[in-house]
Amino acid sequence: GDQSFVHVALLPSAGMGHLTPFLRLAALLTAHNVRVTFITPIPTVSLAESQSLSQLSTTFPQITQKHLHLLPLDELSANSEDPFYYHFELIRRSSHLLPPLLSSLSPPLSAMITDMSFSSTVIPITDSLGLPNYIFFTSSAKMLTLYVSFHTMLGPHREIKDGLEVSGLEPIPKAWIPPPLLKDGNNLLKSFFTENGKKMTESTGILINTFESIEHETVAALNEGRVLKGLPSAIAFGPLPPCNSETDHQLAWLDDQPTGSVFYVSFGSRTAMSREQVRELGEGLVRSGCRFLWVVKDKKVDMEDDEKLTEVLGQGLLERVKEKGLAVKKWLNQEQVLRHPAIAGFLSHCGWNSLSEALWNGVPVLAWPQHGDQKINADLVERIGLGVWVKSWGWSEEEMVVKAEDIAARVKEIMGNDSLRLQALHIKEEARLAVGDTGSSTKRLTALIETWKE
Ligand code: BUP
Repeated sequence: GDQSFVHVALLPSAGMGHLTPFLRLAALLTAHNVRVTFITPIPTVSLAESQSLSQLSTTFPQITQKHLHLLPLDELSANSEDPFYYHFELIRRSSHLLPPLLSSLSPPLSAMITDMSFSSTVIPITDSLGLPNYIFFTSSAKMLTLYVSFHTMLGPHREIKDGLEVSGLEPIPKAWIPPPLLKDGNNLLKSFFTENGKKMTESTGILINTFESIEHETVAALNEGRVLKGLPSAIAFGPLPPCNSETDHQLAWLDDQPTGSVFYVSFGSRTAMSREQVRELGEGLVRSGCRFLWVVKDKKVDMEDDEKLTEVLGQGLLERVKEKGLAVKKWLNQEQVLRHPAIAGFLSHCGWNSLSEALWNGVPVLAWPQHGDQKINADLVERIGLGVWVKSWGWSEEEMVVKAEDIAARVKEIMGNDSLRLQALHIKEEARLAVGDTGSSTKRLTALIETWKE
């Protein structure tokens, strides 16, 4: 068939952790001559999201953007729970706008690719339109095993007794399960998990931003029905290459630092640490004696994040930070940071995109998971040899404070560890092979596109 007839619609979810991989997927499909319609729920939660979307239209004018206009909900407040989960709910309740939008697209769609947080909402819609629906799972395959199994793990009071055991896989201990899922009764995250995880069996396929050499066994277990019976195929087609071409001019400081000398610190777009922990971390970075680039964040949503660095760190600490480091309280192009030759280590919350950017660039990771899927991902970091996870450092919910000396010692350890650096470079090679012309991920993706032509 003619390639130009393959047309897919993409529906991302709220937050940069969900939007970024969808943007990369849109770019990749476009490079494979697939026509892409990008459905954009607006308004977005963060400024970073709206900026990335406007950059998409500049860089890829051939990708059509369609807005899904969200209406605020009276009975649910954005402040009552996580603003991002609230937004998931808004998108869910606006789903009646989807059928007319999808059927108006021309040429007609071959398939729809939906974020995992909307499988239960969108699958009935695409079913009624006779459209194949692929769910894009934006975290690790290991996390997917929990996602699809979660509904089977709940007791009569919707409580969880144990971790997850899958034959042939390392178990997921209860302590690594996202804390809101362990609470009795209901909360937004828990009902999203239950409903959407359950519905995954009805999707046409599950796309995962991972690759064979790091998660082979997990992908095999998913595809052999050992995790949950009746799942469609799990397609490991990652890691998605970065697609962002703009240069971040805020990174001039990095250009002046020696090769392999700078430690980068960021906890993603949605973690806000306590002021006390932020300062202890700053002390630790200073005491490590290393150069460092530190993205400071003390609010969940960037639009609220306007407190000055001096207020957050205090004048004294800020002065000492400046001796060898750079602290910023704004959005940096992280992929570009990690690609920079000056960078040699990364203290990360282990959001899946951050990890995929770290391994794409061969940067060793000091893992400090804060919530959600991050402990499960941190375990993977250790298993594949990309980095070190200090398991005693708690979730951000636990409000324990990790001390400066402890942080300083770990930073020094990571920055001076040659075997870790070599292993990280090895993973980088494998990542690039997987998405190269003859790589396992490329094969899967081209085979998938072929099925859309039928
Ligand atoms: Br902060 C920050 N610049 O300053 P994750 C983040 N990012 O480019 P999250 C920047 O946002 P979830 C910044 O490179 C990554 O692509 C970063 O995604 C980028 O974590 C993305 O790492 C963040 O998956 O989301 O945002 O906490 O909780 O969904 O994992």
